Amino acid sequence: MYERVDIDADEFNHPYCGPGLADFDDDGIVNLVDFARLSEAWLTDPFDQNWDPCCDLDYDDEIAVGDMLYFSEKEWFELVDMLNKKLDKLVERFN
Ligand SMILES: [Ca+2]
Ligand SMILES: [Ca+2]
Repeated sequence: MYERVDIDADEFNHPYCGPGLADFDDDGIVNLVDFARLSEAWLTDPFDQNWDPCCDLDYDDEIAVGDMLYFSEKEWFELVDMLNKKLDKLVERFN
């Protein structure tokens, strides 16, 4: 009876937010500034005033635990791991 039509609504809810996913301010690092932005949008959905589609890292139309897990596991710890490796190289250089 009714035909399903793609009106690109998903693209509207999830606009391009930068190359670094959790690097919300696109400064090249994931840090507390990005975490603060996620916190501002915490427990919102597209109908809330503080909704921030860039923070919806698991694309489920809410800012919740899934986004926090993605932020901490995929982005934050990769950053910490990268910094630790660079620090190890610096320590090796001076030993
Ligand atoms: Ca950042
Ligand atoms: Ca989400």
